[in-house]
Amino acid sequence: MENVLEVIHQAVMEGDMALTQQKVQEAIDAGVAPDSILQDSLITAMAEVGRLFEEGEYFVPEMLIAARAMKAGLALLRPLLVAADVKPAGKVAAGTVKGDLHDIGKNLVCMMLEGAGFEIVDLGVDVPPEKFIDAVVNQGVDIVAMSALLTTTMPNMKSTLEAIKAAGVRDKVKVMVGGAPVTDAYAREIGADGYAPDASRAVTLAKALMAA
Ligand code: B1M
Repeated sequence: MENVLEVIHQAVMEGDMALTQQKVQEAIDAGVAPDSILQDSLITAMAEVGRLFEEGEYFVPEMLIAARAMKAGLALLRPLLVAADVKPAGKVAAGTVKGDLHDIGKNLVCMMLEGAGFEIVDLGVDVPPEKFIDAVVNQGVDIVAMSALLTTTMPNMKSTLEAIKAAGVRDKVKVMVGGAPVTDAYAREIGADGYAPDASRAVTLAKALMAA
């Protein structure tokens, strides 16, 4: 069965959605533990995709099609993982801040996090502070992940953080930020817990925040 996991790993890396689904189903039917299929093929593949992206060998399109293949495999596994009570690496509420409709980068971050074993609450775009707060209070998320692509909407990261503080739940959640105009210095200035420049490093950051 080691071989089928290797085939899934390769299929995800090549963005072959049909083969990924077929082989994940084959592994399930052969009795491979769902957690092993997740950890030893889907997650390893997405980690490798992240590494290749950081090294400049993969670009956004390759990452997107790999993530799509991973999601197709994960869709087959998800009910089995829930039934087996496999705990996610952490729960993340992700959204593009109020006034901002750009979601391609945010979706990529969500897909990479999902590929690393995180549970995602995707709040969408144009997300007001109250929706982030609601996810912290009522959905028990570990991390709030905010994206902004416009210099005019970046300040809404600050106001969302202030609203989270005012709601008295800042200590319940880690906050990470990213998006083309966002910088590490800005993240520190507004009191976020971390900044990632791309989807691959968003995974590294989320793991570090969970470990902290
Ligand atoms: Co808009 N847009 N746009 N746009 N758009 C930009 C961002 C812009 C730089 C174009 C330009 O002028 N050169 C400019 C912003 C200028 C500025 O503020 N400095 C701009 C503008 C001005 C606008 C409008 C105001 C245009 C207008 O109407 N006059 C308008 C605003 C609408 C609104 O949001 N209210 C607008 C609209 C749009 C479209 C709707 C047409 C479309 C969005 C479609 C969609 O997202 N569904 C669009 C697009 C596509 C772009 C560009 C061309 C591409 C953005 C993108 O998807 N990049 C963009 C120019 C550009 O970047 N070349 C532009 C690919 C994506 C994978 O990268 O989103 O950076 P990115 O995400 C990366 C990282 O940033 C990081 O990881 C991702 C993957 O590695 N990352 C995170 C992102 N979020 C993260 C969160 C994290 C961690 C990492 O942790 C939480």
